[in-house]
Amino acid sequence: MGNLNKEQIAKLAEHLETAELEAFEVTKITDEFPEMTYQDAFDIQWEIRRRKEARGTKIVGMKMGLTSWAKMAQMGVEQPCYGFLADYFSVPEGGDIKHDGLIHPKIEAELAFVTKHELTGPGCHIGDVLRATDFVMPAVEVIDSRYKDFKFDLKSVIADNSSSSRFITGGRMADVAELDLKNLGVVMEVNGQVVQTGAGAAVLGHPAASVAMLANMLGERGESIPAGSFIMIGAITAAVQMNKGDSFVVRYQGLGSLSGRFV
Ligand code: 0L1
Ligand code: MG
Repeated sequence: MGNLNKEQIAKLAEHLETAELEAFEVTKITDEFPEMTYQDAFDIQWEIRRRKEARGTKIVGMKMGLTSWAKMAQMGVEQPCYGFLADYFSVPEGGDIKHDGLIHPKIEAELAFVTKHELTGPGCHIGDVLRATDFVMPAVEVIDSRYKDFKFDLKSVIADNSSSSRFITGGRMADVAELDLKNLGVVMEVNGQVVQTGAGAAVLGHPAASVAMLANMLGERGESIPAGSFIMIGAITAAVQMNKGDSFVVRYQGLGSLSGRFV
């Protein structure tokens, strides 16, 4: 059930998208609209997506967010969320990320699944995801909540496309059968110092569980994950704030590394 009308949804989508495109902070939208529901929040996110597509932007993937206990505790929320990835979010491996075009970026070590069969919910489970996966590859997400000081609640975050902003993917593609996804280790280094370490199981107990949850959440809106989708599973480690001039490398057990620099 939604409590906001079409005009309110459209206005809030414009407000949050403008903050994203022009890189300015806003206060969380539930302050002004405390009656907002989860359906309203997703309606705003989908309206931002529609606005971008109407301007010719391509949607190149989906992301799950807040999928680890570390992230949920860090941000004070109790369940995961999803967002979409637009074509201009993609940064080449080893590339420069313009800090001035963002508000207060943080990086997260993630993995991406690329599917070869459609996944539909409800009832999608890890086994379905593993069977439908073409390959898995390293991914780093740059999140940049439009909310001042990353202070928000889950509904406000969902409306803000789950803080999506940039992502890098690359390294080695691998078949799920050759990986121990639960124990797959990642090491994040910033300016040559190890700042975070983690293993795949940090994400909902198994990385594939995150993709299954996405299929089930999309199922609630009559949507699915089509074959050929690129899906980021959420952070394996806590997010790390990046300043202008910072460089990072994330090393993935058996899958190579991803690097980048904020300029
Ligand atoms: O990708 C994520 O896990 C982040 C989702 C939104 C919450 C945040 O901005 O930290
Ligand atoms: Mg993320």
